[in-house]
Amino acid sequence: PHKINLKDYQKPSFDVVTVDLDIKLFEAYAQVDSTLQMVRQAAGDLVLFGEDLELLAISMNGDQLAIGDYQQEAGKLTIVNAPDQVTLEIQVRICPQTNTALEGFYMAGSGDDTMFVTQCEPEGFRKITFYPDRPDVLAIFTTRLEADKRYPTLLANGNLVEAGEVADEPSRHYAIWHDPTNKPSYLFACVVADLDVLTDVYTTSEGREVALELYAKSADIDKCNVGMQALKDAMEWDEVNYGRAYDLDRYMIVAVSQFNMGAMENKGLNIFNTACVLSSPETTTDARSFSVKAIIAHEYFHNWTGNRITCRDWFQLCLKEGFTVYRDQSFSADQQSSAVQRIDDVATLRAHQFSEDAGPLAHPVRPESFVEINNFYTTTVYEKGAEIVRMIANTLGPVDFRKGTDEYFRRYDGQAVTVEDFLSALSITDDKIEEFIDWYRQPGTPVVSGHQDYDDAAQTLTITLSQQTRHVSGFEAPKPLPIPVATALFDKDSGDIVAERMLLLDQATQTFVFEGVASDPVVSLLRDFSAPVQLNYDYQDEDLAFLLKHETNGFNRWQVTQMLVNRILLQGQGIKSSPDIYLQALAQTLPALAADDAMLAARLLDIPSAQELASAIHKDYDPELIKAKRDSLYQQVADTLQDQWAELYKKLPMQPYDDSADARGTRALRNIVLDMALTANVKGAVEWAQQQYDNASCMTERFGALKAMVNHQVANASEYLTDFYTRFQANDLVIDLWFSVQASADNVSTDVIQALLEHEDFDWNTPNRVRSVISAFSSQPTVLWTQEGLDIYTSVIKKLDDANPVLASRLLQVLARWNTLAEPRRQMAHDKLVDLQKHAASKHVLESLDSVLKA
Ligand code: B3K
Ligand code: ZN
Repeated sequence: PHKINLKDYQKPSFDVVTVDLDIKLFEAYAQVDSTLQMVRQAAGDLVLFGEDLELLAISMNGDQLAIGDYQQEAGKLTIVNAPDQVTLEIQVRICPQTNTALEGFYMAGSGDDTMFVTQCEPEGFRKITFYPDRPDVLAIFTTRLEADKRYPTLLANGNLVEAGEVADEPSRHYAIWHDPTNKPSYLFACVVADLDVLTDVYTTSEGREVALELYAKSADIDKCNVGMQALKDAMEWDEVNYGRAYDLDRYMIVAVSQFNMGAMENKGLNIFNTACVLSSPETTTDARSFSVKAIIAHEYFHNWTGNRITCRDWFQLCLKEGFTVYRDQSFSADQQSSAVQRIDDVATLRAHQFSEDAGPLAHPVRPESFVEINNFYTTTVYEKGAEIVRMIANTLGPVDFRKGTDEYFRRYDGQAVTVEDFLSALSITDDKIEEFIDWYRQPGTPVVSGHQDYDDAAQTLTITLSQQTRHVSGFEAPKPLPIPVATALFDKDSGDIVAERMLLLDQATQTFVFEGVASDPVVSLLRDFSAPVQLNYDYQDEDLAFLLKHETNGFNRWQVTQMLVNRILLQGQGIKSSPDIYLQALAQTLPALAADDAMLAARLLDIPSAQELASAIHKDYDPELIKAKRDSLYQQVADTLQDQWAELYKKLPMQPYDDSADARGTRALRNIVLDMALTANVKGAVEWAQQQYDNASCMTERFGALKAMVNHQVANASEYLTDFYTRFQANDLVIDLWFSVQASADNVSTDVIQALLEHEDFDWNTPNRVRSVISAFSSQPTVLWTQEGLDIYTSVIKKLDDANPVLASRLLQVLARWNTLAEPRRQMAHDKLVDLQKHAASKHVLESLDSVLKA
């Protein structure tokens, strides 16, 4: 396998000034004619990339090139001794109809119901034509699309220049699009389809009238309003918060049912997974709908952070992703309680990123080498990348952070840049910011440990903190990172805050002294999760219970519940705790909080998932034992509070649907209370569930009830499953829910999984459907880590390895922590992975397997 290294970066020898594309779609193939105007900018060969292309003709400056005039090997076409000014004309044939990898130009759907879309990031454009397909080559694109009139919708980036019938071919038409902005090929997009459109207009702060268009199948167009509103909100938010307005006259979003990830920020023409753009109260849960808004905002924000300023090379992926995730998290925090937003973001980070950083796939936020860049669209690059930007923003404060981002946009607009460039712009008011570069270079999650010493006579409190990061093999020995630790001291008697400070831990060990402290306080650390680290502070359970009561920071109230739960469940891993203090603190807190902030109350009842707990275990992990402990704690919570559930459930009545944060909080808490009541066998709870299902005003209520009935195996759960299926049969995204609620059910058997995979609605070509079964069941470690579970899981990877390697490799990464299992599971998992290695062929899966097996 060919490894690519950051340190080998070289500027391209040729720049592309303009590209003219002519894409003609026929019944069984497409023909792509391109004309590239290129100018030399450095010594060296002219290199084009191309994969899965049938080269029909190529000419340079008017002369046909013959074999021998160029070399072709391993996805590259090289012309040596090219003159300084080059016009290349290239003709290729491609086959979108059989492209199951969902990269390049591909067909989605089947039978009479098909459409054609592109996915070019990171290296899909080379599957459309030969091109210097790298992010630091920016060009002006003009695209002509031609197809049968059966596909009335012909879209590409930029502005529509011309459209009409093809001469002498009355069944065919064409459209010509011109994008006036210079862009890398990964932002190219086109669509050939039969879609309806929802339109709107947004006038930017600069006075530009932008036509907003959201394209979807006619049956789905009624589910586009949430997305449209989110788009307008995001456009305004970026003007207010970053001074960034939109720069084209049109902004298009297209919904497609077969898509490898969430969405793609192509210039002026976003392409979205239907699951990430369609939303309606009847068919979409609140959680999903909220993430639709966040993803719409994320892709929109890329227009500045990613498109106008792009990445020099793919090692810099976090430059656009980390910053853009930070921006979408901030946007979302403005749409709901910021504590709940932070809780959800941190929960995701802990469950997935911490686990990645602790295992064999650990890599720096800016990786230094890769075989297949698709394998590096990871939670480390995205979410840890966002945490770094957040630490910088908090260190600078809002005014200086804004000065820094303004400077970044001013300096680098229109360029392809690096993480160093980003830091240099952000450090114009404070050069210490450049020190954050080590966060981008060093893998592993730092562990911050600490304790406090109180001196009664001197009235001082000394907090000692130290940091340690595991040494990941293949990297330099870790060094101390700058870690901002937001700290507050609470007076034990009054419960009031007596001091608040941001401590900057940037050495291995450091002490911080607080003067004038009248008595030994309870210290709250890492408020709002001020750094992506693990915290081991010398707490007593009583301190944590105290903080649950007195912390004013909603995020930290949740954080102490999680610390308590972890101390209880991970006993034997070093810490010992009994559940009493936790249960008592919950019982005292819940009633008032439920009335005050239902969403936060719902989060306080969180017990980390089995998966998340597993991520904290580094050796001899026994899935059955952890599940038993987790279930038993859940049962204890349910039993301890059993007298409260009925009252709480009554206080959270079902009301006509409303999308306010309060209404969403009520629904979230009601679903948890329902599940708790079923767990505690509260009298009547089964009827509550049935009534909630039957009288639901929206999907959150209906699905919450269904899920609870399925998980608790109530008597007629299967009738409700059938009803759900019949009711929503026509809606693929809801049927995905139907698959996933069964596949992720507590105690699901591998027979059920197998039956779901053989169901007539199961579809290997639709990643959403594959994930609705496979990702859902892998969330149950007791099922996944068995002979049968692993057989199913690895056979799915084998099956997808050839058809859709991006998806296959992503699914494989879930098995990364096999090495932490207790025997005999560990050996069994190892053997299955070795067996998979014998069958796998794609470089995507092979690279991931190689790392995973190195564990
Ligand atoms: N930039 C795309 C991700 C492309 C992933 C390719 N495997 C979506 C996003 O992060 O906004
Ligand atoms: Zn992104």
